[in-house]
Amino acid sequence: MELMEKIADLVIRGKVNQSSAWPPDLKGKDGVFELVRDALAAEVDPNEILSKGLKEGMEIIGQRFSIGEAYVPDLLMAAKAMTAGMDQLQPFFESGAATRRGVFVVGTVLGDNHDIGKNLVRMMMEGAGFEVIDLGYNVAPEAFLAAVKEHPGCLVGLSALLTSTMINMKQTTQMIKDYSPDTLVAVGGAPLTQGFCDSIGADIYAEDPQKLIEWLNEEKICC
Ligand code: B12
Repeated sequence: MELMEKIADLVIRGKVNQSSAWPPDLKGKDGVFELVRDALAAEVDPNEILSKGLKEGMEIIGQRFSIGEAYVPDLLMAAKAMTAGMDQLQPFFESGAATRRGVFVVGTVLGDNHDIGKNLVRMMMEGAGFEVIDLGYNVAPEAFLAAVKEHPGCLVGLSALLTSTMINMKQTTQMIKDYSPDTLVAVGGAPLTQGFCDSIGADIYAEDPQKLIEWLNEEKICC
């Protein structure tokens, strides 16, 4: 197996590093941390490590999650493994030797403290190559707007789990669109529908992060 393929496979399996106990059949074996370290030592292009190793692995686990063949813990372990590689690429992003796909601003809207789904979206978008600005939960529309002003050209992701406060997505979307009509706003969360997304003027509703990534790929946004 090629090194990049091995990295992707270890991301899928959630193998962080040599000392991590998960998955049991890979106990004591190298994880994503060691393979990315070795790839960098062998002067493999960091962009290749990102696109053919880490991103590829996250994409495959995301697809499995989307069709119900992988579950939240699988995504969490994959994201942890991906992060062990991504942390080592950080200096290359900072120096410009490796590039991100774009900036994704994400948060759970005002009045809503649920952040498990939002965190999964954050991790998947990191794995898809985006720099993610995570505003956390219970985020006021003004805070989203401030982040959009600070990161021109960013995409925005709004999460909501409560029917009582999901309407705060409307004000947030309107504020963003009034300031910058071209800024794309994606919305998600268990109670949402495509109809709600359309009614508040957001650009895309995705029922899970993989669907958002697939849409961005199809529309060739930030590719
Ligand atoms: C965990 C949980 C909590 C935890 C939250 C912990 C945390 N850090 O998030 C705690 C205990 C704190 C909590 C509190 C409350 N909760 Co609660 N909670 C849940 C629970 C059990 C699971 C939610 C969850 O994490 N799901 C798993 C994640 C992975 O799924 P997800 O969020 O939908 O995200 C996925 C997709 O929707 C999508 N997605 C999500 N966001 C986005 C964004 C974008 C851009 C995209 C593309 C995709 C996307 O991607 C994710 C992965 O596929 C649900 C019930 C249930 N079974 O769903 C109730 C539930 C959401 N809670 C509910 C309620 C009522 C409350 C409380 C008001 C209870 C109370 N009386 O205090 C408070 C709210 C406090 C507040 N202001 O927010 C209700 C909401 C009902 C409604 N119709 O509004 C639910 C449905 C329970 C119920 N059946 O009554 N809750």
